[in-house]
Amino acid sequence: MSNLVSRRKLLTTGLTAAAGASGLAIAARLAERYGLVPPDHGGIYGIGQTLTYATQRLLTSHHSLAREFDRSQISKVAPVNGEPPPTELYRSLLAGGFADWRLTVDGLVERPASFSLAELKQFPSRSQITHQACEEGWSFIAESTGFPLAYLLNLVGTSPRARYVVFFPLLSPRRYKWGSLDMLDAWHPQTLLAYGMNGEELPSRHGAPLRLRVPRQLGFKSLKHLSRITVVESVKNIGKGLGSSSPENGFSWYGGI
Ligand SMILES: Nc1nc2c(c(=O)[nH]1)N[C@H]1C(S)=C(S)[C@@H](COP(=O)(O)O)O[C@H]1N2
Ligand SMILES: [Mo]
Repeated sequence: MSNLVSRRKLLTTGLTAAAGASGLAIAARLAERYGLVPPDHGGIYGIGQTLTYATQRLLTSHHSLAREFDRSQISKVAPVNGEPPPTELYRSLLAGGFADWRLTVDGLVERPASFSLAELKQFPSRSQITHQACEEGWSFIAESTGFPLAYLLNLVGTSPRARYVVFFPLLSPRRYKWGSLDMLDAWHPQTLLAYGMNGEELPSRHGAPLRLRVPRQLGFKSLKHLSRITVVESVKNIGKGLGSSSPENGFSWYGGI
């Protein structure tokens, strides 16, 4: 434990000192040596991304929790960012209560599987009241009900080579075509796959039938309307290889808060 702390302190001090004294490039090289480089690194902008990600990873312990609130603090209004897919497929899935929808789980797992919504609702459930902050400057507090992504990962059995969990929504705007979490956030107890909100079914505009809730990161990481989850060793061959579609469109991959 104290070993870990002092190593962390050393690395953080090292990163900060290197950034200040000898330039960002050296800090970035140091970060790379310790596996602290996010998938969207590269170029000048990338050095900034590396410092943010690496510093957060070193400063926050593996199990640091986002704050949870009580029911009286739930916001009266929960704004929406991004409408449901404007497709015939989505309309007919919604009309059928998502009885024909399935979540596919594949990639570096021992038991690839697909689950109906009814099956997912049989998993041990968890409800958490957390703050969801959008990078556009607004936020709200809401209760999410679902199951920890960790439960699903245990069920399908991830390979030791697994480094990222990748999420694909049903057709979504270009910034939200796909996303990923590193294993630290994927196994985090508050990383939830949610089918309920504020005690009701998850409304379609908030991501039905199933959405991700990652309370330690900004709202854009919490992809809505999921249809497939795949476990990979590298995101190099997905999209432009930057870890999600947000950096393909001028955002960062990591949205830690
Ligand atoms: N599929 C999909 N997921 C998405 C989005 C989207 O447009 N489509 N918007 C993102 C952004 S920017 C935010 S802040 C949250 C908003 O979630 P909400 O609409 O439930 O408030 O969802 C994220 N997930
Ligand atoms: Mo957002």
